[in-house]
Amino acid sequence: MFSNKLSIVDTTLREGEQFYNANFSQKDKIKIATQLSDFGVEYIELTSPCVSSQSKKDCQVISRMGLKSKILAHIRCLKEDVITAIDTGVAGINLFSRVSLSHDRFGLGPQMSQTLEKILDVLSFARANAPELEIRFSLEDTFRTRIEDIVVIYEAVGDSGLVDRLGVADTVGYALPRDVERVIKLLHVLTGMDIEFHGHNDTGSAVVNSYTAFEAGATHIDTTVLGIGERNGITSLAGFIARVYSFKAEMVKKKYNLGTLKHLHETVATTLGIGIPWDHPIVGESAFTHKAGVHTKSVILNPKSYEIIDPSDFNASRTIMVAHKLTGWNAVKDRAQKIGLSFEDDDIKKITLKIKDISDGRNIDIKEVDEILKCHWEMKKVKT
Ligand code: HCA
Ligand code: CU
Repeated sequence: MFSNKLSIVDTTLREGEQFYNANFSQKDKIKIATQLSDFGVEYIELTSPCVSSQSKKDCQVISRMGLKSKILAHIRCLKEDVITAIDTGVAGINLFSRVSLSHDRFGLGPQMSQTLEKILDVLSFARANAPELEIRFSLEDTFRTRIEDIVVIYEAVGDSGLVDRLGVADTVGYALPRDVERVIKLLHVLTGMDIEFHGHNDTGSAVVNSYTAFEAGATHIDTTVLGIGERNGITSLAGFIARVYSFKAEMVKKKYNLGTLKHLHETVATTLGIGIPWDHPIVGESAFTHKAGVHTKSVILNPKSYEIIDPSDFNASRTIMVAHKLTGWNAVKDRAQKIGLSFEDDDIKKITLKIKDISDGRNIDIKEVDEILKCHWEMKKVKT
């Protein structure tokens, strides 16, 4: 299946606002939206204009910025929400609803859910009032809903011809990749429509589930910068980019302005007052750091031996760590050459042992390694 028609729907400015310490001002939103658009995400989803008067103004202002990314409003499947969203000038609306599913099971009552009849009524209303609008319809908690129920809704919505794509949401991060594959393939075959996938990260499966969705035929994938969102968030933009890049580097390089990814992450992290997690794909501090001697030896010879992502594609550089007890003589030799010193291999091996001995008991830094190298260099000069 593997659709080459990939669009990223970045929802940092909607799902991301559900992150526990997020509350973006209009200025923040403008800055983040601009950088998302510069990076090249196809869509930017915004908090519903029905949430507050400021959210409505933000939708209006960002829709008029003339960004390359299409601006979407995320709204409930209600006519009043549709009217408010159309009024803001957004290019599309991402409607979400529930069928009589988990919420009824959890005793929250059928008033939380909608029948097919009501859903189709709202969609007809939206289409009639805004023929040019891009409309997506999604069912919340798709994966904990009985498949028989979701199929009926999606098929009817698809057949109605009222929407541009269907959305599938793993609202609680429950799905396994095999569930995602099964549901996406089924909907693809049944409806032949574009499909958007939204995956939460409660079990750390959001990126792999999103990638599986893409492979199974999903055309649109929801992400946020740093993966922020409700609870512990959704598919991270960098994680998803890394995952796709590892198989389809050329496609990712062509579609997105990869060199800007880090800056975008710094902007969002600074706005939120948090750091970028050290282990975050591509943009985390240690993403391109190699330490153990066995690794550094191979990486110096051929970076591909331990890297599936080329840091230079992301305007980043790799770090070969030398100042520690796991170091290897190839890394020490590489360091010596970098500071303009050339030793015989036997000498380098002796220096390496010295570095290992010293760093076995305490932390050392690269300056100390350089001092040791320079000291040996001077001694060598004296001897010869
Ligand atoms: C929520 C809604 C949602 C919607 C996803 C979608 C989810 O906050 O509960 O519109 O596809 O995760 O179900 O974010
Ligand atoms: Cu969500």
